Amino acid sequence: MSDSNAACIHPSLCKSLVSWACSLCDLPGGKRLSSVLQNGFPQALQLSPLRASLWGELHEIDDFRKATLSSRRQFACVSALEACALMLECGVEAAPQGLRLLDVAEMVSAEDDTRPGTVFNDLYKEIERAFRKLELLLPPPPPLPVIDREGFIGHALHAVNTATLQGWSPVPAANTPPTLREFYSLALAPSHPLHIRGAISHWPALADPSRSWCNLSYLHRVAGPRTVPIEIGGSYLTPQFSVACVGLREYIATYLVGEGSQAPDSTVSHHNHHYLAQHALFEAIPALRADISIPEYTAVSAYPPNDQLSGSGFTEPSIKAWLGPAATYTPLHKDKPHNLLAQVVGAKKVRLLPPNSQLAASHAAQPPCQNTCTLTKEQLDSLGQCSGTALGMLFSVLLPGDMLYIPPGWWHECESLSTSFSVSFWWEEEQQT
Ligand SMILES: O=C(O)CCC(=O)C(=O)O
Repeated sequence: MSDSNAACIHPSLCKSLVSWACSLCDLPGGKRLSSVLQNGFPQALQLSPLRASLWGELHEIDDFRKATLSSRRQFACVSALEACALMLECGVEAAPQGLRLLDVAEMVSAEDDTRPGTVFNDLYKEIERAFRKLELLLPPPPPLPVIDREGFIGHALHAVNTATLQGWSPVPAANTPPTLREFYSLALAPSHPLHIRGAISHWPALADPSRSWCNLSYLHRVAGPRTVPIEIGGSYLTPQFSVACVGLREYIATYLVGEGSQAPDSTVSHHNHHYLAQHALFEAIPALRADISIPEYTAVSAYPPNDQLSGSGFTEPSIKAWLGPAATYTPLHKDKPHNLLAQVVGAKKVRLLPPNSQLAASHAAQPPCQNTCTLTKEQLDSLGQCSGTALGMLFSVLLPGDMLYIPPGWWHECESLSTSFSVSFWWEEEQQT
């Protein structure tokens, strides 16, 4: 390895990784980890078969993110060790593989509070630095299309099959963003959905042409080297559902530009979708996080003390990305937190039912998925046509710049009408004493 190709991994980082690994050796199955640690810092060649075998164990269920904590912890740690070993052994050329290993480890262990976050982040920084060094040596990628806003949205709106909205009433809409006080009285206090037009038009992701998320070359450049979880199959309730780890570049090329971006014009299209859904993308990619901002409405407490509208009674919002081609679909379900769903690229149709909906409750899936309703899109279409108004069915079509407030407990179903990129902000009130 020449000096210019050397990767800079600080020895203290290797030490911290080994002590993290040692702390996991007593977990069920941890003997395999202790055996690779016997001779000090292990080599990538020793770690790769162990990682593969732990990966196999995680995939004994459809969604690896729900596997046991102990196997997820060990997998994350072995992957981080392997990424570090590869960088030490191969230099900057190993950076793409190192990033991939860390991204997958991050997805698998995201909810694990015991993961030593700083070790993980420091390793990310070292590998990303090496990656950028490597990129300078490579030819620039060919330009990708810019999603043309006007024509594109017109096309998407054309795709709203109005028959699917017969009987559904529009969610009340504010044509300009309400003040915090108005938001409180129109939406938060009555716990009613509100469609806010133009609420996020000022975000750099929409307003700054050099950072526009419509520009696939921009997304490719900023986020392309990263690996993300892609949900395959229409609903997590179906046996066909699975989650794959895919490079964002590959996902953009196949599903946003290539063949996969053409939604088949059939009622079953959503059963075969590939959706980057509900992913904490912005924690992994600070450049994308800088293109958005947390809406002020998330700071309005539902229990305003002494008539003060903003206060401390709320949690930091959890920010999730939803990116996919036309026809990506999220089945009717309800969540506990407040939600602001912001539409950055393309159009999305959202249909809602109130929390007390007998219809949705009587079709709730079996535990642990009881917050999801088994009614299909087609069943909801025909129920709307027969008795939508009586059942309190509401809908919104979100366009770029719009945001939809979905109060806790409201059932909601989402369908992308075009290539779509949305961001959700979930937040909860802190318990009142
Ligand atoms: O956009 C989607 O597909 C689903 C969004 C959603 O369900 C949510 O934000 O809770």
